[in-house]
Amino acid sequence: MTARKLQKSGFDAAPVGFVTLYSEPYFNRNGGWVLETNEDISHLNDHSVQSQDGSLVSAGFNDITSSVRNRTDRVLRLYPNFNFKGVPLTLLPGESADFTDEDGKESGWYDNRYSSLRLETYGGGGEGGGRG
Ligand SMILES: [Ca+2]
Repeated sequence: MTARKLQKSGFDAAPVGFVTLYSEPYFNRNGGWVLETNEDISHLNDHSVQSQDGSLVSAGFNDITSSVRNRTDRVLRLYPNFNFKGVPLTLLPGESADFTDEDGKESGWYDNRYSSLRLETYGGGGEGGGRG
């Protein structure tokens, strides 16, 4: 399991197998920070992540996400509080979101808001399958 923080821009910069959080709208089209993770993060400030040079740093990604892409095969839950608290935003495998409003301005409701994230098995349900 891996989490890393890099400077990257563009929708296509998001690697397969990871959730990519972007610090700026429109997938950092004008540059910015990304956090790439395939592990749960209960605290988007203090979680240990790899930096560009491979050293471990604090994520420092609390309340700054402005767009996001889920390229995992799992369901992404983005929570407004630490430790998976609050009502999450859900992105299915392959989905993405940009937190700007119809005027292209950053949205007060979703933008710069998320503090923890969890990846859940898609369609798992924990009950051992369907009813046949
Ligand atoms: Ca932001």
